[in-house]
Amino acid sequence: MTRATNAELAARFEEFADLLEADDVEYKPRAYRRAADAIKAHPAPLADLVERGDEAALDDVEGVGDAISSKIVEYVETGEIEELEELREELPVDIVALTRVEGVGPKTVGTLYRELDVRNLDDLEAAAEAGEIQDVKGFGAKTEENILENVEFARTIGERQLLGEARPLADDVLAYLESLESVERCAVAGSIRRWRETIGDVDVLVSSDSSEVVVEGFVDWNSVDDEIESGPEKASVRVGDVRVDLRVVVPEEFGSALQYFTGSKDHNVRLRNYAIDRGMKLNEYGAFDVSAVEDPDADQRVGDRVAGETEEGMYEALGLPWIPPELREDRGEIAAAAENNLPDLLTREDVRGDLHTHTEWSDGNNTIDEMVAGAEEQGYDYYAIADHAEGPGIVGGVGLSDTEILEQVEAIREVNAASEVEVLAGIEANVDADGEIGLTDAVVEELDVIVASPHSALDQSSEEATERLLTAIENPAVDILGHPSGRLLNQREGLSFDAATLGQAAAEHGTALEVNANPHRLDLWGSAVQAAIEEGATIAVNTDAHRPATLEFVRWGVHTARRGWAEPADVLNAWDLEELRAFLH
Ligand code: DGT
Ligand code: CA
Ligand code: CA
Ligand code: ZN
Repeated sequence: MTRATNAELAARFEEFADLLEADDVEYKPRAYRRAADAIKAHPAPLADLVERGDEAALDDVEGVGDAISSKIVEYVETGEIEELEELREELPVDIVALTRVEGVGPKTVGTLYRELDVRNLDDLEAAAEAGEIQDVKGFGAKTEENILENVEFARTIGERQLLGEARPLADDVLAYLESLESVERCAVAGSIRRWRETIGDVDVLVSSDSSEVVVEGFVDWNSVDDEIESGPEKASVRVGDVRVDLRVVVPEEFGSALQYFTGSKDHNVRLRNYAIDRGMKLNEYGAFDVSAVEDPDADQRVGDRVAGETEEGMYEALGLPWIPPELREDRGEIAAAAENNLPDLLTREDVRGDLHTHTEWSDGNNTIDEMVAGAEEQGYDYYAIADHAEGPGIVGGVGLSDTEILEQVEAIREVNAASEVEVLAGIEANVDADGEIGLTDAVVEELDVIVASPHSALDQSSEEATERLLTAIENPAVDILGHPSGRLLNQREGLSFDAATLGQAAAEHGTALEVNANPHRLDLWGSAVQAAIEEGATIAVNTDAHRPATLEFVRWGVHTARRGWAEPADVLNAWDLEELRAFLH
């Protein structure tokens, strides 16, 4: 039976909220959206509570009241929410796809459905091309133009899962497979092993001498919602909104299959050519010495088999050290390996603190004390509170005024006096459209850490965006440029820029560039981090946590930094406190 994940539950409530809003219902959408956020942030699967019959515990989840918890139970038990189904019939629009178009919200979807019978992206594009939208009351030529510009991006996004949602599922799959007797070894492969920020599907690989038993056990897993296909050596299933592909291979080919199915395709192509140049043939079945073979393409398994059981052996057969999966994107990793010059990548253990986190002083959920307790649990040496300053992009009342910042600095100093971890007083300032950050000198002087992030005007041209971000980087008060692009995965493209240009300025002016570890952001991302580091820039891996549980996001940030070839020396918050202080403004 369906065992809904929290991500899946949250997606239903988000859709519910959107449809209600499109239907001009008041208040309820907000409650449903709050519930969706609470469900997403909840550390354990809510479906477990339902299955245990512990519905009282459901009501205790903040943001989940009676009305919502009964819908959660209904969904977990039946796979549907009847009220939502009715609403879908009443408003037959693909609201998830339509609201992915930047500038198109639920209300717009409702209006365009009623006025123009727009139900999906094709309808929307056709209506915009025909110039019908600008004639609808409340819309104009500018809106229509925006829709035309953004509809294509909306088409390309959305089918991919966030790493932060798919990876926990992949860990569950592995734990389940490991419990099967017929499984000798198992591992994830594909983009999820490379820790890409979004995932098309989850690939899992098993070595076993009885593949049919493994396939049977896999499709029987109680989290499986649908069997998509299955054969003697492979199967695909759907778990919630995620597709999971399993392949079973014999032990002597596990390493070669793991290497092959980890990809990326570009990495594999380059590695295969590297092998050919050395008289070797490489494929999912092994590494073969074909220097004495007349036709290496005659068969998949030809010549002398030199590797296949382990992945290390596959690289070793080519005279290369093992290459960490995060690097396998064909961005120079094979050349670096050949020169024995691979980076010594950052690990979670190297991270000594978090320099961008929030409290209830702005839009966080917890007190300074509670967040600091969370930081101590992470084993950090230092920890910065960086709540929002008021300014462009921050909802009125949420950001701190100068007076409030100074009050908070005092509160932080008090907490610091009593805590094990060194608590730094920071702020998250707003980089306005021109790159200014709007903090007075008096405030700057009192603060230890200044993160400056773009929160508004995220549709600038790349020239404007680059100028803007360079201005912020060059500002001597700014220590860290927070989530530089402002992108939201699957939702918003954010600013575009040349990361090497930013990296060069960042190196010159002693400003760090953030890898924001929130799984909806992962901003900067691998290739941008790599380009910035090549220019000598320092990066900072921060969670932007709004509650203690999300300090765990550091995991996504570390792997994203690794995709950018980051070594501990490149990462500000892998330095000790003294080195950190010397770097700060
Ligand atoms: P995804 O699922 O879209 O996030 O990305 P991947 O990289 O997981 O791609 P997927 O699931 O289609 O295939 C898994 C791996 O299998 C891929 O990274 C490399 C390997 N692979 C699949 N098809 C090909 C192919 O046609 N040529 C080569 N060289 N490798 C392939
Ligand atoms: Ca995949
Ligand atoms: Ca796949
Ligand atoms: Zn923040």
